[in-house]
Amino acid sequence: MSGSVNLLHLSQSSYSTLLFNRSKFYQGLYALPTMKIYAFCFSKQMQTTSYEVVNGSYLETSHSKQENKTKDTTPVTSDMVGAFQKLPMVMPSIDIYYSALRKARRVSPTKGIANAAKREKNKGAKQLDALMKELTLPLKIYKEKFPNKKHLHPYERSLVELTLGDGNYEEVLGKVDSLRKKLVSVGKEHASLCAQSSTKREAEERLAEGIKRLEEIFHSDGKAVDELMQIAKSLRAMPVVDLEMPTLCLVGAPNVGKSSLVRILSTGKPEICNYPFTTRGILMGHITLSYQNFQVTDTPGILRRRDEDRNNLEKLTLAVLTHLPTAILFVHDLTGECGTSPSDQFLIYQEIKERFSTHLWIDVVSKCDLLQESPVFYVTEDSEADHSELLKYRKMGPEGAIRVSVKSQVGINELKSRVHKLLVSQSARLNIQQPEVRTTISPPRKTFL
Ligand SMILES: Nc1nc2c(ncn2[C@@H]2O[C@H](COP(=O)(O)OP(=O)(O)O)[C@@H](O)[C@H]2O)c(=O)[nH]1
Ligand SMILES: [Mg+2]
Repeated sequence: MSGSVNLLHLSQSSYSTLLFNRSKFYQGLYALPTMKIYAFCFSKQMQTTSYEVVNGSYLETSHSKQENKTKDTTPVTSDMVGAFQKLPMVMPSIDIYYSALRKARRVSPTKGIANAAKREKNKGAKQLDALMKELTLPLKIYKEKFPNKKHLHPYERSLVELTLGDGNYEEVLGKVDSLRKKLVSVGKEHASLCAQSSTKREAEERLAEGIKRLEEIFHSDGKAVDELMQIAKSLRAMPVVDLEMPTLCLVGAPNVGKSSLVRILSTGKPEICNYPFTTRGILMGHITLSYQNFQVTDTPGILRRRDEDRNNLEKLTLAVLTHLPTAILFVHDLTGECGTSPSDQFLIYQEIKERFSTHLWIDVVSKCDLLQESPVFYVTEDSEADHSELLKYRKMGPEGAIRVSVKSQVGINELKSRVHKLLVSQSARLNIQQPEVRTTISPPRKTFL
């Protein structure tokens, strides 16, 4: 799948060419996962630095005083999606370090200090203070701008868990914040020590020691920043969903013909949405009817098994159905071609139907060009054990199911007309007025249903 990101297997790149002359730092830090080089932008706040080393004594700045006052004002749980698109760009840790060091080195002593020792200790304390601030400011921004997982829309929360694994997002954010706190404390301590030096030489040594110590900390713990950068990239790549747009979600076992139907129901060419944890993309199509836009989306197949055994693809299907307002088009393949026996499909169907009983629903029996007179039995199935409901299912699918074939086009017009009605009902349910201009994954396309 193109565009996929695996946090553990990051691809190699020419990044190392940038790291020329940074060997010491590089060797330790970039024994970490190698990574692609990403464009990054940095907000203006990155440049702001205030110094308050007055007459050689180190004072806490207003910025660090404010730090403790920052309160989390995010609402408890968001009813909006789109949080991933607002994540800040994260700089590679090595760039943060060298940019901070460069800026700190440029800091000069306060004007008018005639005594050489006093001038040196003033310069040293200011440079250490600047280094600490330049290192911690981006980390502080990340802490503020990466939302707390529990404040995310439940759908996006599921995606965080599916993409990164349970607890990883919070863990990495926690590590970045611990790094920030450590740098603040060590930076202050060394700036203060430097400010108390009694000779020029001592001040020079304390400055060098302070820089070395901050570098060591960044060197050992900075990988959390690089992990955060990968997390942001991975989440940002997630398809954007529109909660207000009526959506038809195709559900069923693997290979039953869902993607083929999405293609046939979509206006224009459906695009492939790459969720970072899927090996195959998921088709997302659009339908425009009477100036109203609808989405039709494929889901990865569901198998007959317990929830705890489900893979991420199945969990994604369940997350879509649980958290997004969708109508369901359930696809049944009774031909024996798809690899899931009709009796297993029946059980999956019953489970999903029970779980999502309030969803608007259409049943489709697919590939009817291949259907024979007598129902198909898998060798693993016990035909004797069939109860009347299952026997009926094997022949016709659930009651009211439409028989269709993408190959012979049988039933396709009836399906389109049923889908049309269903989406209109879904729209009424969502009780929305279609705005004139709407931001969607892709622009509306011509009507065809
Ligand atoms: N004969 C026949 N084959 C079909 C039909 N619809 C889909 N297929 C085939 O069934 C296989 C699985 O289809 P696909 O749409 O990828 O299923 P999905 O995994 O549920 O998305 C593919 O080889 C399709 O060409 C149909 O109406 N008739
Ligand atoms: Mg498919």
